[in-house]
Amino acid sequence: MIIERAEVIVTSPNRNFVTLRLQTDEGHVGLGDATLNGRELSVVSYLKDHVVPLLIGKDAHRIEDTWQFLYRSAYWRRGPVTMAAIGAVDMALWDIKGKAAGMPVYQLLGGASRTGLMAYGHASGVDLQALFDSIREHRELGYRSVRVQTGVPGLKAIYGIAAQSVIDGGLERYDHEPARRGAYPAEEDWDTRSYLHHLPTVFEAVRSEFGPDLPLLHDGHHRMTPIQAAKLGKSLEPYDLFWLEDCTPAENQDALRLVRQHTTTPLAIGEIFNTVWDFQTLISEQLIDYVRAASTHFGGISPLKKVMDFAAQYQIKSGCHGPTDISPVGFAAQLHVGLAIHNFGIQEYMQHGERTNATFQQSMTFENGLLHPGDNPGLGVDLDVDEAGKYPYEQAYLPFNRLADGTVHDW
Ligand code: GCO
Ligand code: MG
Repeated sequence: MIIERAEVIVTSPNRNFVTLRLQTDEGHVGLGDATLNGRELSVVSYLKDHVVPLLIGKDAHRIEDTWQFLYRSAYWRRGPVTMAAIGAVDMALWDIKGKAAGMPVYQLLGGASRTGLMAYGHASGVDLQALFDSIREHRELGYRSVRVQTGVPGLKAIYGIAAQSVIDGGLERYDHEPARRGAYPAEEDWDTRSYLHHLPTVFEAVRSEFGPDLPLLHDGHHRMTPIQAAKLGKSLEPYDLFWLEDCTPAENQDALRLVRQHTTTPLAIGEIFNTVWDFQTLISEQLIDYVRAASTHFGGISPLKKVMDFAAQYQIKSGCHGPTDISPVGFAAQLHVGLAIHNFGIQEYMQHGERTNATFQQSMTFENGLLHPGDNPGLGVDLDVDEAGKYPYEQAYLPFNRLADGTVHDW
């Protein structure tokens, strides 16, 4: 089965998505997500200029060989642009293999290890009242676990918090679709001391309102030093978090040793990692509890399955990155992996907007708090090319942070 055509499709139904579409001589079509939020067009160029010419005429069945060829032949390894491009090829080839076999991808990965994947949603609010409303709203949507983010007194705008404005009759949900867009990154503010004082009071209030059973998560968004992260983990222990995410910028994997020595709050890391090497120390020394890799930025389904199998040897579980900037194709890819592996932990699930769902038709379901990729052959996602063509690329930047004295900080 030979790859005959390869196209890179950019569409912005509610936010920008980059999709690789491969077609074989037997008529099978495979889709891969290559979306890199805020830097989308660099992956488009990587694919169009350097990868697509290498794919035509290749045997579509040789997934592992194609991955190794793209990774090693470039000489320049890793990085989000490279790995998103390779990831899209890998996903598209798994999609094609599934269609050729007449099976959903999870069957090719070993079959289902569970009936569905527990999902967490993003509950947030500038204050406790708004946060409680958001938690209730998520529970009504069927979520059985929620991420909790709130405003901090004295800070005007913090990433990860829904604004107070009302849109379409409901609270505007941060970074849900339509995504906030701008020709320059929006400036937000930050103060770690205020945050460290405030956050435990928020979790205390949430626990007393919603009880001990609801799994609660929190994202520190790389903002703390190791000792600050250790302090936060310790101060949150009474509230029994499911996880504390990205407590430090984990490029320095060794820093997590210090955090780990001080707290039993479970740790999740890795949404911005691109290869298993970024996790090597974290996994082999059991410095984290959940691997946050996403199919899209981690080189596709093949390496995602491998890193989860590596983590499984250390009782570390999956917690794949699932915000709306992972397209329905990338999202489906990680649902298939999550259903198949033994060490599934939880799946982040921010819901896409209507226009995105009309552009990408999905067999995925979300029932009783559990996600399932569906049983259509392949990944279970179809791209309506005419619909996609209606929404051209729009420049969009993620925000950034400054401290009170003007210093740029992690956001
Ligand atoms: C998460 C994230 C996202 C990222 C976003 C960047 O945990 O879901 O931190 O909100 O910031 O995906 O593109
Ligand atoms: Mg995160």
